Amino acid sequence: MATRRTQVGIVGAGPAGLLLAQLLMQRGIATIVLEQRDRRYVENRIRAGVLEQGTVDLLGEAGVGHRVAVEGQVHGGIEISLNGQRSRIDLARLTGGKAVTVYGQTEVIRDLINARLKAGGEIIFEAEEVTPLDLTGDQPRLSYRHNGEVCELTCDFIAGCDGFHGVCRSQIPKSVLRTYERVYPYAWLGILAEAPSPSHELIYASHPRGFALFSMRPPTRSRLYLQCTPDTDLAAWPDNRVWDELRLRLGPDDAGMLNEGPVLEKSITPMRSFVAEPLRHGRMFLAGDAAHIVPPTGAKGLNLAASDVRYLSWAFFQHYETGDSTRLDSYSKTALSRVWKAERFSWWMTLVLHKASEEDGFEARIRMAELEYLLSSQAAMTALAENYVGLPF
Ligand code: RFL
Ligand code: PHB
Repeated sequence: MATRRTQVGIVGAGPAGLLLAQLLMQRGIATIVLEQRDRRYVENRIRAGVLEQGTVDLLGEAGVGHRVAVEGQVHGGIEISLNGQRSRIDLARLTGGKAVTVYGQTEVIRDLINARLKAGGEIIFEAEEVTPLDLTGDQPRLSYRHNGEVCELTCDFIAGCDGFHGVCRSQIPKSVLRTYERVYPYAWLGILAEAPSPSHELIYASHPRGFALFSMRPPTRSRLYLQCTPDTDLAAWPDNRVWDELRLRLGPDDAGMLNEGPVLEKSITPMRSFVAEPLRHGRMFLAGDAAHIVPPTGAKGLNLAASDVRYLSWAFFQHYETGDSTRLDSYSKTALSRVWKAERFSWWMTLVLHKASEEDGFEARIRMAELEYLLSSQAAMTALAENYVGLPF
């Protein structure tokens, strides 16, 4: 068996794991990242697109801020389309100049992998059967299999950044871990198309036929979503049906803005809210989707992974540079306080914008009143804008 040692063993090469590794490496803290998939798969997984300013700033601190600064699109507003009528929410004016940046998660991942490998950092791709061991002892370990060989990594700490279906959270005893969950009765059918998006800002559309989102991947692609049911069969959705439905949900006045182009990817995303507490067990810390999930409506998942990692990296800096573990001890409480606010916002955005399948007349009217109120009240729009651009971290 091959045995090795590092200071922080990181499970998962998603945004949380890679960003943590990069921040720690810059302060001289040794890390090894274990990732179950191969590099190509990790770099091509299409997911988030909207970065809060705090996330962009953190990428800069991690030494990977250059490309996002050049290629990311800064958006000072979003549009809400209500039954085909578009209204703009001026994020910048309502938040004292704040904005979001549209830049694909695929690009964030590529930037982080390139920077890590260039600096001589290690990512072990295709690490199989990763298992965290001895979490409550002084020397936690990660056992795994690589190229057919059984290996073991001894660590000071383990960072569980292995996403919702990862292995780290499941190692926490049931008597310790408390989970909170809401599964929604809808999903998103998403496409990536080689065509410019219909508007230069994102359009969130609430329509009697269901929700739709018109987003983009700069410089030339559109990323478009349709509310569907979780059991939707993609075979029933040939490209022309997707385009027709997108046009219908954009409404007759705006349907002409939609540009069709070759569909490069098509997938179904189920929608769930989930939080596991606490984010620490012994010497293992959870960050990102390993600990919490939000429905994508508020564009918060990747940004929450970034805020967790910021708090966790500060805690490791303090521990290694001063011997003080106060921040490691308060990490779970600090991170969860921000997580729950993003959970609330994502839940609210999801409920007001989606049509429930068994929506009764009362619920439908209340939802419509909420949207009309939102679009007519500075106070309501400010609350949305403040959360959408991201609460401070
Ligand atoms: P990830 O990205 O899931 O990465 C976890 C990594 O761990 C690996 N792994 C393992 N490795 C070793 N051993 C094991 N046993 C392992 N099990 C898993 C996985 O292969 C993977 O590489 O989690 P992380 O780093 O916490 O990052 C979270 C974000 O990826 C996620 O929250 C966002 O993508 C969510 N999200 C969005 N977030 C935003 O902030 N803005 C958005 O606009 C946005 N849009 C979205 C989204 C997610 C979507 N989907 C598909 C869920 C749109 C969609 C459609
Ligand atoms: C995306 O571009 O993939 C995207 C944008 C905004 C969201 C969710 C996803 O709320």
